[in-house]
Amino acid sequence: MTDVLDRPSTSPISTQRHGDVLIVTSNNPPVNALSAAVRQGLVAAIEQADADDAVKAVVIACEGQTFFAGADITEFGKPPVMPWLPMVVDAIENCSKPVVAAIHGTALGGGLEVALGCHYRVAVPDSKLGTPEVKLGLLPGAGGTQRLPRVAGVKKALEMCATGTPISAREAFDCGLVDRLIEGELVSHAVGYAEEVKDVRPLPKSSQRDDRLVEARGQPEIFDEFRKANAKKFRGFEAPDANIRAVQVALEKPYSEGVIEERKLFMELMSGTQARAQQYFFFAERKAAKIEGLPEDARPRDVHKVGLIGAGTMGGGIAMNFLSAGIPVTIIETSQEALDRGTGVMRKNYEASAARGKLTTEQVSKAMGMLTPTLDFAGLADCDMIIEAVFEEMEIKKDVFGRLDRIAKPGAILASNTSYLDIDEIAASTSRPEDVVGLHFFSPANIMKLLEVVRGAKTAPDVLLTAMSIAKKIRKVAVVAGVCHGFIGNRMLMPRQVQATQLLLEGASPKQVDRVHVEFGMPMGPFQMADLAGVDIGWHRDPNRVENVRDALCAIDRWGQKKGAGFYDYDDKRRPSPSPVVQQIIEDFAARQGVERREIPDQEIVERTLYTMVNEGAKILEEGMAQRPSDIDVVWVYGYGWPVYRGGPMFWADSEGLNTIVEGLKRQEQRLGSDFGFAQLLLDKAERGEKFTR
Ligand code: 3H9
Repeated sequence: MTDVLDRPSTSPISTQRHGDVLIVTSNNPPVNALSAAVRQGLVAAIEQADADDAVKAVVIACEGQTFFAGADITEFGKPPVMPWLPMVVDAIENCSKPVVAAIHGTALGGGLEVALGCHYRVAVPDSKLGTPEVKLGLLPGAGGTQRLPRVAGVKKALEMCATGTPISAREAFDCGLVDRLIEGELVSHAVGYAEEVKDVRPLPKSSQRDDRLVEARGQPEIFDEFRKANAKKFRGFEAPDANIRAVQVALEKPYSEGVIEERKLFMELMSGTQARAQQYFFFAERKAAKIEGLPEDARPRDVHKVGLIGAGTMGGGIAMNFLSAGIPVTIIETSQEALDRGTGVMRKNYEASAARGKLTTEQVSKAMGMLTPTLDFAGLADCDMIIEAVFEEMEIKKDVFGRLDRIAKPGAILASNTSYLDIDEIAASTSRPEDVVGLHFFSPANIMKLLEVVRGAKTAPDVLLTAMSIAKKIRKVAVVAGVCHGFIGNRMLMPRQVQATQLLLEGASPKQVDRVHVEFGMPMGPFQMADLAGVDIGWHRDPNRVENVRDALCAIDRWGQKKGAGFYDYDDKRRPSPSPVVQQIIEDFAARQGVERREIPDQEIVERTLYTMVNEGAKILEEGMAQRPSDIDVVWVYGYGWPVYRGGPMFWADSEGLNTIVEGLKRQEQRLGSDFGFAQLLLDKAERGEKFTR
C-alpha cells in the first residue's frame, strides 16, 4: 500500500510510504542540484523517518535525468543557507533506520557525498559516480574525501578526487562503492533491497569504517607516487594537491579530525582565484552553446550522413568524429593513393585507441565499416552535411564549393573547415549561401574539443542550429564566431605572434618567450607551437625571398620538429635545445633593421604578447565577431590550452584589472613608439572600472 505523506507542495522533496519503506524523492530539474530547498527537504524527510515507528527503512531517489549531480554551483559565493550539505549528509548517516541511495544518471560531488551518507547504495548499470569538484577548483567538502576512501579504498578515492573523472557503476560495484547493481526498475528494486536490510544492525556508517584504510596503511608512498605520475596533468592547478592531501588525512587521522581538515582545505580553495575561474568556466562552456538572435521556431536539420572532402590529416580527423558518433561518412580524395593513405591513418588511429583500451575491436570495425572512401565527387550527392578540408587557398575552396553546389542535394549543409578565409566569399561561389557555414576544427581534429562555428552573413538560422547541435553529438564544445580573418582563436594569435617575433629581435630568446608562456600555464610557448605545427605553414615557398626570421628558417629547411630543426634544434627523441644558428639569424636581422638589443624583462613579454591578445579579444567583441566575452575564453581554453584556472584571456584580464592592461599596453606603445590600435571597448571599460566577464 502506498501512503503519500505530508510535504509542502513547493518543496522539491516529496515522501511516499511503500509498506514500511519511506521513499524520499527529489525533483529539482535539470540535474537535481542540492540547492537549499533540497537540503532542507532531505533533512525534514530523515527527521520524519526517525520519528515514525511505522518506517523501518528509507530509500533516497531522484526524478528526471539524474541522481543529485552535486551542490548547487549557482549558490557558491552567496550567503550560505542552512542546512549546509555536510549537516545533511551527517543527518542521513545518523538516521536510526537504514537508508538506501537509489542511483541513476550521475551521482556527482555532493550527490555522491549524499550517497556516501546513506548506509547502502544501489545503482543502475549505466549510471556514473564521481567527485568532479577538482574541476571546479574544489574538493568534496561534505565529508567525501573522508568517507570515499573508507568505502572505495584509498587508491580509488585518490584517483576519483584528484582527477575528477567519474567511474562507471560497474567499477563502483567492483570497488565496493555500490552494493548492488539493479537491472530493471530502480526504485522498486531499491525498496526491495531496503526490505532486505531493514533489520541489520549496527547500521554500516561510511564514516566509521576502517577496513578499507588498512590496506593502504602499509604503503604511504602511494600519495607521492600518484603526485609524480600526474605531475604534468596537475601542473599549475591548486585543487588536485589539496584533494590528495585531504584523502591522505583520511588515512592518518580519525574521521572526526579528517572532516575538520577537509573543511579547512575546502574553504581555502573556495576563496582562491582558481576556483572562481574554474566555476566561471563551467558556466561559460554551457553558455557557449546558446545562440543569440535565433528565431524561436528554428529547428535543426537532420544529419544522417556526412561527406568529407579531403582525407588528409584534417579531413581524416574530422571524419573520425562522425564515425565515432555513429554517423556514416563518405570521404573523397583526388587519387587512390591519397585515399588509401588517409583511410589507413584513420584505421591506425582507431587501433591505437583500441590498444590503449579506449575502444573495443568491435567498435573499431563498426566505425570503419561506416566509412565509404571514394574518388567520385558525385558520391557526396546524398550527404546531409558536406565538409571540405582541402588546401587553405581561396580559389581552391571556391572551386570546391562551386562543384558542390552542382551535386549536393537541396537542403544539404555545405561547410568549410577554413581556419582564416572569408566564409561569405566562399558562400558566394554557390547559389545557396544560406546553406553555407564554417566549421573550424582544431588539429588533431579527432581529439581537440573545440569547434568554431562560423556564421556567414547569409547563413540560415537552422543551418547554424544544426552545426551547433551536431557539435554536441560529436562531443565538441562549439562556439559561434563571425566572419573575420582567423575568426576568434587564430585572430587573437596574430598580435601575439607579431610581438613574440619582435621580442626576439629586441633581445629575448625563443626559450625565454616560451618559458614565460609555460610558466603562465600554457602547454607551450609561441615558438614551441610554431615548431610543432610547422614553421612553413603559410610560407610563400621562395627560399630567395627572405624578409623575416621565419622566411630565413624556412629557406634553410628549418621547418620545425618534422625536420628536426626549427626555432630549436631537436635530437632524435624530439627534445629541443636552443639553436646557435637561429640565434645568429635573429641577431643578423636585428642588426640589419637597426634594432637595439637589450635584456627583456619577463613582465614585458607578458604585456606585449598577452595584453595584446586581450586587446584583440575586445576588438572581436566590439565588432560582434563573438557573442560574448566568455565565448572567447572557451575558444582559448579548449583550442589553445589556456590554463582553465585562469578562466581564459577575458576573465584573466578582468582579474588583472582592465586598467592595468591598458596602462601596460600604453607603456609598451611608448617604449616601442608604435601603435597597437586600442579597442575602444577596452578603453571604455577600463575607464568606467568595468569588467568583461563579471
Ligand atoms: C559540490 O558538489 C561541492 C560539494 O562537494 C561540497 C559542498 C559543501 N549546480 O551540463 P549540462 C546546470 S560541487 C547548478 O548542460 P548534461 C547547467 O549549468 C558540484 N547547476 O547537462 C545547465 O544549465 P543551463 C559537483 C548545474 O546533461 C543544466 O544544469 N558537481 C549543476 O550535459 C544542464 O547541465 C559537478 O561538478 C550544478 N551542480 O550534463 C557536476 N550541474 O541549462 C556538474 C549542472 O541553464 N554538472 N547544472 O545551461 C555536470 O557535470 C553536468 O551538468 C551533468 C549533466 C553531467 C550532471
